[in-house]
Amino acid sequence: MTETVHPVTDEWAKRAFVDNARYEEMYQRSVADPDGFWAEQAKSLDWIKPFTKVKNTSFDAPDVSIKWFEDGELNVSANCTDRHLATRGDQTAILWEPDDPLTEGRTITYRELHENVCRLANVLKSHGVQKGDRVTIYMPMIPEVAYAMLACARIGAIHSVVFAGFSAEALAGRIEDCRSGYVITADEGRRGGRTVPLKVNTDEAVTIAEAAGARVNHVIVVKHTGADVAMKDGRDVWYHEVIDGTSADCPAEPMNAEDPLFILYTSGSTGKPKGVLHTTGGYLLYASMTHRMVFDYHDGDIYWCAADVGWVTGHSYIVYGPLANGALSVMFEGVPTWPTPSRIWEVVDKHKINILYTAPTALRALMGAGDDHVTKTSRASLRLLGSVGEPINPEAWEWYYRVVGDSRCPIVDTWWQTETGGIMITPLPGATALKAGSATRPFFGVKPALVDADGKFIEGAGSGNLVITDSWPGQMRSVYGDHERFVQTYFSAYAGLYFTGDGCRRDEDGYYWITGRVDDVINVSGHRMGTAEVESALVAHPKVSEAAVVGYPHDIKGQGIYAYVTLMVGEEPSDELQKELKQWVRKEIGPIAQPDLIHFTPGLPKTRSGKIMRRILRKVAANEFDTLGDTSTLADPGVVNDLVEARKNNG
Ligand code: 6R9
Repeated sequence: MTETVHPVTDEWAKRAFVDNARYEEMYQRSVADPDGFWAEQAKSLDWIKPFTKVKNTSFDAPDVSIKWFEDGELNVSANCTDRHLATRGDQTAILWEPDDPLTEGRTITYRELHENVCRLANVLKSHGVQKGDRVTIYMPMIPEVAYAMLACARIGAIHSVVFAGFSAEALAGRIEDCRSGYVITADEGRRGGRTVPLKVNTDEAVTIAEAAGARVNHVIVVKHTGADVAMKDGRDVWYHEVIDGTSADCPAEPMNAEDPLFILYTSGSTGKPKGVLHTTGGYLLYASMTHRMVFDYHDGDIYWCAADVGWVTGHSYIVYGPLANGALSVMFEGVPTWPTPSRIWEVVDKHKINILYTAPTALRALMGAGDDHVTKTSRASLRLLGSVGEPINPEAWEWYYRVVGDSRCPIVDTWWQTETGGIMITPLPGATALKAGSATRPFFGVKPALVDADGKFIEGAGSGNLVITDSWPGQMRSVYGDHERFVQTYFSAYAGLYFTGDGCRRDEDGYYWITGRVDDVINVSGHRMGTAEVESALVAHPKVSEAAVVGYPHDIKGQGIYAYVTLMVGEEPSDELQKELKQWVRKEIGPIAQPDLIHFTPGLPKTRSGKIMRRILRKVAANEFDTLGDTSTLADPGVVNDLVEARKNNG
């Protein structure tokens, strides 16, 4: 496909906070004088005690240390609620669109949000939650999830939101890892017309976590579907009962800018998810500033980020960024394809959405359903479109641009990670000419670079591994409870540089094109999945001897999960066993981790030192048999032929 460039329109250059001249000027300043630049930007937040220091960071292992505004004090929940009361108390903060389009939605004003947050904060306190305690949030996409996050922030508790699609086992691991003494959940969740047994999963998770030495003191349960669920005396309480009669007066705790705000678990190259730790001041500044400038959010705009709060996108761009900016944030409980593939566009029309932020996997699924589902809706309110989570292929980009946006709306393809806290490489709608499939240029203060395998910088146009050479305020500070792992994971591949794990090309115009992960992380429907995690789930099955998991190209999901499985001696491959193993992984981790293909094989290609050659497994899974590369170091080269034959027969 030839590269088309979509220039910035005059209208956008005029309307936007940042046009191209301003981008150049601000970007230069942000990297030449980070202290001055960020001190000025930080005025957008309400500080309880002003900071005198701005940036104090080092990427040098083993003493990696990242501090921003380290002597300042503020409270995130006060920034997201209290300070808006005088000017926009009656404005909608959260507009909730339920799963079922035939049921009633809800609107929550900033005043109501503030009240609900304060009440829940008082409830948490009365149940013994103190500053620094960890609170696990396992909730559907309902306004109460935002109350819960902000209530934690209000009293200085650290929240750990676990995606409601994760299994009881996965939830247990996350409760246990951060020794979380409290869980906030709901009776059930709803998604695409089905219910998710959140309380049942929570009960099971608490049992598993407590068997491993954790202790859960209290579980707060929101009544959402009204399902009949068991409540354990002395431990479980109903949200509506404890909120009732609780005071809405709860002063916000003054927090140091570097006090932890939240932990969010994410998959890495090893089997165990990492607790990515974000702190207070730098995170909120970065989330709110990127939200304002990337989406060019002006007062009165109707903004919808269609992610789930269980992921970082939901944290930064449904809750913290928009609410800090006093925005109207739409929260959607459902899925894009239910009840019909028109749902997203119907919601756009219903609420007159101006800014829509979604993921390529959703777009590809909707694209496959046919243009009629889109074109029968108006979408006239749309002004700006966003994409996040994985590389967007040029075909999907052009479809989004042409069919969804009627060739009228710029697309911001935003590259970032759980670890980065906010958007890092992205167009700005009033400043950046767009190229389909490119995340374009760095945001303010972000210094990307490309390195080759030896860590040598690649100058000008070229491809390499994407690193960031200096700190930005939204950067993660540590892996919870394991700073060494933080240093090891991100700062040891290339001395003095933050390694993203992504491959990338830079073109002649200095535009960045992310090509995907270069480590053992795969991106399934925009969700990060460590192959090692799926492997350890598989080998935990009594009939499995060995497993190797790789990603392979998948039309809708971007990458699918391909599992090579070797069975225990005496076990025979069968369709039933295939189904059983898929089900097993669902239960161990969650539906998103379920392998798409299971390839039973008597052996895996290994080096003489016993290392599985994943490079070859990836090629075979991708049907790229002609480019298998060097197989001479294999202990038994014959294994590869068998795999290739089996793959061909699998279709
Ligand atoms: C925000 C989020 C991070 C990984 C990241 C990269 C991929 C995200 C992307 C993108 C190409 C984009 N990724 N956005 N790749 N273009 N616009 O998704 O965080 O779940 O931690 O995933 O997702 O591979 O390294 P997270």
